[in-house]
Amino acid sequence: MKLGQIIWNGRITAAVWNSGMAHPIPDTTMQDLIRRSEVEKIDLGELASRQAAKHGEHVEPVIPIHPREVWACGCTYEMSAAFRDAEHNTREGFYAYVYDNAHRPESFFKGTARVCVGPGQPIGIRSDSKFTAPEPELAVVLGTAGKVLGYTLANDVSAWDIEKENPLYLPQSKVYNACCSLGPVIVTPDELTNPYGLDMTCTIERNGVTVFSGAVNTEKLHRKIEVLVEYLFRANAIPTGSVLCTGTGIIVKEENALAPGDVVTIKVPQIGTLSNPAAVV
Ligand code: DO4
Ligand code: MG
Repeated sequence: MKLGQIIWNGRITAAVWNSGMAHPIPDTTMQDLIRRSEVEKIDLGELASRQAAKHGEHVEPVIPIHPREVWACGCTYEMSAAFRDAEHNTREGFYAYVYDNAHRPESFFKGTARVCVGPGQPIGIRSDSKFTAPEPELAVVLGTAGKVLGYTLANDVSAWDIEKENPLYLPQSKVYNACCSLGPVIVTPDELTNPYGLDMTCTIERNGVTVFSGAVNTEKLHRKIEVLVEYLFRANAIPTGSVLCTGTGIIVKEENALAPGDVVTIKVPQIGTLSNPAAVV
């Protein structure tokens, strides 16, 4: 099942997608729906289909959830670790260690709903960054005790030049206005049964011309999602309705650093298309 949010009667409203039509769940946000499914111990998809209006509408999805917290994992794909070790002039193997040798994955706080945008909304380029890049990632929506409620797409937009200058600057490269895009919908695990076999593509278009295109399959994700979640929840009571981004396997070259007006499009056929223009924030 595909769940998400739309603007309905002027309000953010949860919806179920069926054959391209959104069926609203009146007076309910995605957070309300998740909370209710946990309190009443009803499967999220089942509750959504019970509550959804019979009539559907052709409306564009907005951000599928306003997450309580967003966390992200890093160096979960060889491509990301190798790029960072090669480019960052940090201790040799610093990133490969996390990718390959260590039990403990990298995870960091990416922000709250305050820094998140949905489909079509501008993603941020920091005014003090010259090399900001999209990081296309599979993300999971988390329920109580780390239950995976569904999958969505995320853009962990990052100021790589700030990260590269010094690893201690990671939070400034990662967390700022409009640094995270989510959407277009959340696909529940009964529909998306294998998160490790997804073809993901990412393009950057500038003035209608594709200046970058990259692809990865999530089979290259080097860690199991449940392991990432298990580490995240260690000594850390992540609230229900949070999101975890699982890391990028697509790396953009410096010559394709995001510029204002660029459009970043991330696609996974089973989830949909997440497209955002870039703007200086
Ligand atoms: O340590 C840097 C962040 C890595 C990251 O965000 C990723 O691999 O996706
Ligand atoms: Mg990332």
